[in-house]
Amino acid sequence: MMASFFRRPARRVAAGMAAGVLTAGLGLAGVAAGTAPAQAAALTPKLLFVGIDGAGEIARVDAANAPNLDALRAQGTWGSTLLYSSASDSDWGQKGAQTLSGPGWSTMLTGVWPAKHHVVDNTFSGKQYATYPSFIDRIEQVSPSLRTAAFATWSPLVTNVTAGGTILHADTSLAGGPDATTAQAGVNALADPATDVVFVALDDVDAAGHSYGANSTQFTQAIETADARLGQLLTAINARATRASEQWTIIVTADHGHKPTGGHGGATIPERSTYVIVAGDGVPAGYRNDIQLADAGATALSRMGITINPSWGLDGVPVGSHAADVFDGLRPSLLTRSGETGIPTTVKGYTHTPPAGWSVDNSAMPTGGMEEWKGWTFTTQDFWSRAQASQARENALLVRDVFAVADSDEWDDVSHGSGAFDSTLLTPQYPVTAGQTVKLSFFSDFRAEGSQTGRVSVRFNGGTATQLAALTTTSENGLRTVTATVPAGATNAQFLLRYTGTNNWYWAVDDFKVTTS
Ligand SMILES: [Ca+2]
Ligand SMILES: [Ca+2]
Ligand SMILES: [Ca+2]
Ligand SMILES: [Ca+2]
Ligand SMILES: [Zn+2]
Repeated sequence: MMASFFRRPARRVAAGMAAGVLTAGLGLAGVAAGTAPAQAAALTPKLLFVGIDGAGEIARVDAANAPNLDALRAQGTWGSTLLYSSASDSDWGQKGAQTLSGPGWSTMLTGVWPAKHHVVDNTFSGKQYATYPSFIDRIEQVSPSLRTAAFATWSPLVTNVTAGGTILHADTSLAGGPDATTAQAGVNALADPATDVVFVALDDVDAAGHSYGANSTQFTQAIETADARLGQLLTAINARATRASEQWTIIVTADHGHKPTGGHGGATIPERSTYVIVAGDGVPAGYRNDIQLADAGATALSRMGITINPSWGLDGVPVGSHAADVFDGLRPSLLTRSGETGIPTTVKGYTHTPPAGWSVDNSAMPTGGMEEWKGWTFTTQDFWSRAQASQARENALLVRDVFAVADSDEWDDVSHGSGAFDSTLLTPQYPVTAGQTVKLSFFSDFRAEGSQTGRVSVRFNGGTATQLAALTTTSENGLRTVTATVPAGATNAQFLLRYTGTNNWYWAVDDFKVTTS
């Protein structure tokens, strides 16, 4: 792909995408979105969405000669991320979803996790596509006059051959491949000026993974071939006579990765690995730590000018739109492992030092236990879920980037003094006025088994805490809110999250928001 692919100034930026600084290196003219002349014609949003089955481990892309994927990453917004895994926890979290194609494609296309779309394997049984349709089906529902096309070598994405697995109902579709045919169908659709959205699903990388493993030269070559096909699609976009009046978005992602020896479905990091790349006119360049697979579908809708209705219940957000929360700011201070032995020594991912204004009270903690998990810890999905696979930590997917976790299970793996894990996370003191209602909302993944409790309390001006909620079962995952009335004389409110438990399991929380009304 030519470096000048996104050659025009971006005159409009779709909802959800931050206006970026356009650099000369992209061949763009450097006109920021906000400075566009008022008379500039509105650009027509267009979308190319490419999924490369099984190619989710970005290190495999790095190892290949993949100039198009490299250029899109250099020019766009992207991030590596990890998937769910329920290999040994089919009864909890994400409905038992495995790192298979059915749940992977369903997540990226619908913008919700398996807990909502219910596709956990390649049978598609229990699918909830009527409630959580793919972005193409939503586009067709909201703007049926838009011309959509979907081409998939893996047939279940566009046909009924596998237990009614159809997720894509585009105006034009083709199933069955081979990849050369699938890609050529994409090129042909892009040659039609009337086409608005093209989805292409390639499958040869996954086939190479199953036959030879991700460590093989065949796997690397398959990535290079997929990259060349991506290049054909990008060339077709640039060749459009109407290109100058269009705002193009290119999204590239994958449904899962492959083990070094081949195969997927389990909980290892290579199998759980994927990435989302979003490049295009007006999309800033940069790596983000907060990107998740469900964001792909939400980004597709947003970039096509579709306003995301909160009633749709999307878990994903348009890439670039997630505001960093206070824990995300701890990333530069994250440490490598201390007591854990299964986490690679190069992976940074925990700290006990809270953000400014926050504190942790460990005065009730017994001595000893696993160093990383002594009391509330600030960690990442990458670090935390490596501590021990297949205990459903992989399924805590409502948290992003850095979050707080109280993990009495991992703590208990090293001998400690008598008594239970007992640690309290204290928020800052937020200014309030008597008579107001103060509300705390946060994402919460609470996994219970046996005797453990998560308590949310509030106290005013440092006084006695009042309990607002107590979590004891895993059924309470999701966005939690608690409210309290500010008493007479109070000028600040502080929330306390106290977790008590022993071996089994944990409480992960993130994205705290405090408001008054
Ligand atoms: Ca249509
Ligand atoms: Ca966070
Ligand atoms: Ca344990
Ligand atoms: Ca353990
Ligand atoms: Zn496969």
